Amino acid sequence: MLTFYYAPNSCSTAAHIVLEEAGAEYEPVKVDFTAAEQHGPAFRAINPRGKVPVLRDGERTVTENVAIQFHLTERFPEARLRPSDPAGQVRWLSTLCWLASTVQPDARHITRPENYSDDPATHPALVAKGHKTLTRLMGELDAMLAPGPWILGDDYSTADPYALVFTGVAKKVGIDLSPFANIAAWTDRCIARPAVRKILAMECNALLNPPGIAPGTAD
Ligand SMILES: N[C@@H](CCC(=O)N[C@@H](CS)C(=O)NCC(=O)O)C(=O)O
Repeated sequence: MLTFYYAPNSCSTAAHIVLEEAGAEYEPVKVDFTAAEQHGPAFRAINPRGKVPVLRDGERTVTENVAIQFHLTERFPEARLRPSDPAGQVRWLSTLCWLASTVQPDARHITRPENYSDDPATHPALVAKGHKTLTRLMGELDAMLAPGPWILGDDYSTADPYALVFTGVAKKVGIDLSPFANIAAWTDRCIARPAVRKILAMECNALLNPPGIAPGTAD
């Protein structure tokens, strides 16, 4: 049995979508950030880092988005959520690592400037720099999507929902995405997928923005 710990509209949304795409049977467990549950003893016993996503697979506990995506693509190979050839797998991993180690920390300068400086006077500058950097990274993503239809080309992979998370953050923090036509078309393609739509709707994600439903928190 799989158990998935997530917080709506955080980076865990990527793995949440991957679980649905894989057709996995899993129990979703919401970690309530508004109640700081991620710092409580019950969740710290599961992940001492106090972060989502976490996947429990039997006795195994998998943390970190990239590792969870790797684990799920190994566990559900029939879902074909990563390339099967070695060169494609290297491109897939390279894209996941870029999202985890560059895009997410840069976006976080906007959503969590307090993670980077204890001096509140510096936060507006960190947020402004984050906006500039995330706009540039959206341009990089737009160029990667030019051949299309998916990030890696012909085939959808876990890199698509993972990148979609940060497109959602960019939209939520008010970055103008209108210059990025490839991102717009790809976002529509992603949202047309039942698994993506189901999880974005369940998490009230800003990318869907249905009238009457407030977007959740981004991180
Ligand atoms: N490198 C980790 C980052 C995980 C992470 O930062 N998770 C955030 C949500 S996006 C979190 O749990 N934050 C809670 C907190 O810092 O209090 C990964 O890729 O899984």
